[in-house]
Amino acid sequence: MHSKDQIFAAPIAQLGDFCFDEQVAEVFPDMIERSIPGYSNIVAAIGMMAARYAKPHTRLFDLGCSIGAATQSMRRHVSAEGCTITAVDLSAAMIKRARQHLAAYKGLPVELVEGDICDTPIENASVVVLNFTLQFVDPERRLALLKRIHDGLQPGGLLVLSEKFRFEDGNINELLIDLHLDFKRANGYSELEISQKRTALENVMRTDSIAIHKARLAEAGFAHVDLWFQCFNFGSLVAIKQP
Ligand code: GEK
Repeated sequence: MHSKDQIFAAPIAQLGDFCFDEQVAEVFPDMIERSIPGYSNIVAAIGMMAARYAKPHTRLFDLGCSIGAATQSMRRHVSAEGCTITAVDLSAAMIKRARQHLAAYKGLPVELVEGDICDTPIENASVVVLNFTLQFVDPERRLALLKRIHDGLQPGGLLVLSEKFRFEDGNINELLIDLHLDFKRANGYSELEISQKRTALENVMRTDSIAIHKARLAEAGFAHVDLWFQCFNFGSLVAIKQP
C-alpha cells in the first residue's frame, strides 16, 4: 500500500517551486497515477516496446527514472541476453526509493545513478526512455540532450518520449486542460490541491506542442517519429534511429 498524496491538501502560505524531494518521493506512486491519464498503460507499453527493441549486450536507459516504474517494466519484459539498464534521476530521494523498490524484484541488472540526464553519457544503447522527464529540462538544453541520445543509440534503436503537451489551437488546449482537471477531480483531488500544485509547477514544467516535439526529434537525427499514445493533454512519442 502506497502513501496518499496530500502535499497540497492544506493551504500553503508560501508556495515555492515544486521539487522532487523526500515528501514527493514518499507519495510518488499515488501522485503519478492520480495525476497523469494513461500513466500505467504507458509504463506497461514501455516494457513491451523494450522487449522488441532491446538487442543482446546493449544498454537500456531510463532517464528521469523517479522510483523506477519504467525500469521495472523493462526488466519484466526484456529477455535479450546481456542487457543492462541505467536508470538516472537528479533527486537523491527518488534514487533511494528506486533502490528499495527495485530490490524487491529480479531481472536485468540495474545501475542507479543520481545525476543530471543532461550530463549522462549515452553509449551502446538500444532503448532510451524519457517518461515525463523532458518537460522538466531547461528548453534550451532539450535539443542537445536528444542529439546525444540519438548518437548513443545503435542503428534501429528506440526512444520513447512521454510528455504533457500544450496545443496551438486555444479551444482544443482549453478543452484538454479541462478534461485533465476533471480527471484529477475524479481521482479525489480538491480544487485547492489542483490550484496549488498548478502554481508550484508553473516555473518548473514547461510543455511543448506535439509539432515541436516531432520537429525537435527530427532535428536530433531520428528517422522515424510519431505519436503512439494520447489521453487528453498527455501522451507519448516513439522515435527510431535509422536502421
Ligand atoms: C516514471 N519516469 O515513473 N536529470 C535527471 N532527472 C531529472 C531531471 C534532470 N535534469 N529533471 C527532472 N528529473 C518516471 C516519472 S517524473 C514525472 C518521471 C512527474 C527527474 C525528477 O527528479 C523526477 O523524478 C522525474 O524527472 C520526473 O516513469 O513527476 O511528472
